[in-house]
Amino acid sequence: MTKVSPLHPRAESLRIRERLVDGFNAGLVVPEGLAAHGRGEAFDYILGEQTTKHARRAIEATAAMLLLAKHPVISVNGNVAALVPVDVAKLAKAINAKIEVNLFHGSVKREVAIARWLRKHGAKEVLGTGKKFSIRINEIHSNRRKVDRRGIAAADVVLVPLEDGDRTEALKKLGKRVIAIDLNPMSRTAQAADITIVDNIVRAMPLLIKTAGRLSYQPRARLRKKAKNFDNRANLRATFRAVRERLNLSK
Ligand code: PTJ
Repeated sequence: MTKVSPLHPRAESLRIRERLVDGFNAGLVVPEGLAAHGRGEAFDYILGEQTTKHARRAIEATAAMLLLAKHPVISVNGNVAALVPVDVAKLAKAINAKIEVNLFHGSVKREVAIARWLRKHGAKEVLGTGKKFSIRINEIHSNRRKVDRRGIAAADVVLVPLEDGDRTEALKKLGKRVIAIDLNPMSRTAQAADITIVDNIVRAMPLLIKTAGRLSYQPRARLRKKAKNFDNRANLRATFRAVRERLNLSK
């Protein structure tokens, strides 16, 4: 690992990159994951590398929806495991959710490595490895169709960070609520999800954990109102407006 000087003007961004590269070298992340991160970085740069008020609103609604869920599941891929393993474990604990490894580029070896890595960082139980509990969701047209019957298959709410396309639509067709974390507000996932947090996962997850902790003391009726009143389309439109304003300012 290259040592990043704290004095470097882009130290934080470089440190996040290093986490991905370390994850790649450890067999958690696929090469495509490095490219996906680059796309995320570009959007983050445009967003000013900060959590917008629209992302905060989405995080608030997410915490409410996850706390209300009967069977919430956090879906984890290689990039998510490399970037925020401790936060995944903490969030699962805060909202009493299952953690499931679900990969686009399927590999049993990587499933096992990711599950081990998550356990090493505090996760109690990690689903999605091996064949014993695995079933197929026909509506999904990628390796992601392989899900755990104790996890995503039975979930009412699924958190899908850094998603890649048709799965959100398929999960919605199956009657599940889907929450995305995606820096690209134009992605199909961002557009199809019930709630989209347009933010870098490294900033969104700690905020989500904190918000879930705070909201866990609120009455369920108030949480229901928060989740119900959230309008994802309107929030995405507001995000686009914020991006446009930033681009105009940089002229
Ligand atoms: O580990 P696997 O096999 O499941 O594969 C994981 C990747 C990420 C390679 C796979 O899901 C993929 O190809 O994803 P995409 O289609 O590149 O989409 C990833 C989305 O995540 C893009 O819209 C990126 O802008 C976004 N993204 C990338 N890094 C971040 C991010 N969003 C939030 N935080 C990030 N750090």
